[in-house]
Amino acid sequence: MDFDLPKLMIVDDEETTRLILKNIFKKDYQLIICANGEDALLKAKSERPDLILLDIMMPGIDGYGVAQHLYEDVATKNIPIIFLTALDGVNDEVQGLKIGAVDYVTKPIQPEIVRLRVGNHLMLKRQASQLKRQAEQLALLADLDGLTGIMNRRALDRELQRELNRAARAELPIGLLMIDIDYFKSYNDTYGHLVGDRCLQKVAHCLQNFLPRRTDIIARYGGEEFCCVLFNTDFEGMELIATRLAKAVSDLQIPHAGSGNGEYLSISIGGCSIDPMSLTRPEDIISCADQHLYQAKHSGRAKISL
Ligand code: GH3
Ligand code: MG
Ligand code: MG
Ligand code: MG
Repeated sequence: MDFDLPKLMIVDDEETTRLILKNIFKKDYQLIICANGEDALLKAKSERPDLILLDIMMPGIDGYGVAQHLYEDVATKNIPIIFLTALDGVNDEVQGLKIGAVDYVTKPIQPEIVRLRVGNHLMLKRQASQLKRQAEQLALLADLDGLTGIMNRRALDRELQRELNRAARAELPIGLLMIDIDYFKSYNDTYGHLVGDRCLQKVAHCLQNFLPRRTDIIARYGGEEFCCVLFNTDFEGMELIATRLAKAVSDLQIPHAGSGNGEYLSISIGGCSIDPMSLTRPEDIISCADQHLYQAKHSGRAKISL
């Protein structure tokens, strides 16, 4: 059996119909063939077909009943159903479509029509899932900074609020660091903006790779400023991370003639630690870290103030 072919389930109590349908579809589909509704319900759940061709009049549970059960089950509710039936009354068709079937085809079977309808619905389904994937990819991209590929300010605002809520619920501490590259204007003036851009990328990746935990957040806050959120981290933990981040960046040994030490690029860090019981708003914790960053700058740069 070719496992790349779409899976089509055929449900009909008449053997002749099953045979006709099998001959129409066997070349282009993996077929799951059922002779009654009960078997169809079991196999739909275990085999997850891409589409079901469903007879209505069957002994035991009829096609309407099968469809209803499938739509009520999260495991099968997204499988499109096409009714294929001898019931050609308007009311029957209305009922079938109301239940949620994507199509309603009447017997006697016109092979070409049935083949095309099945093909068209599967194409629509493929297009819909492609659109969904693209939307998910776009949503991911919308959270990233274009230059460095790390989280952007917009996503940070959202995630910080989420982390603060989580910390308050779980009564866990949070640390936030504002990180700013020292004398970066002079870096651009000396080496040019393109080299400046590459430098920002290097620093961003260094900060990101360095953070030990999956729950830690590093974002580009703007220009040459980064923000780091440390979940479940107390003051001492935050101090340790800040010291290590500053060292990691200076260990990059990015030449910077116009820096304070006249040698390598450095960063300044301002931090703010909140305990779980203080209900701090995102803007308060950021402004607290900002004030510390200002102090770090004014005490000579390449410094940490917490
Ligand atoms: P300080 O030590 O006080 O932080 O001084 P500074 O020069 O780093 O700070 P200032 O705020 O005066 O300058 C920030 C510079 O960062 C100015 C701007 O040209 C540069 N910058 C901001 N965004 C980018 C960017 O995307 N690419 C490049 N190449 N430079 C940027
Ligand atoms: Mg029947
Ligand atoms: Mg700055
Ligand atoms: Mg700066």
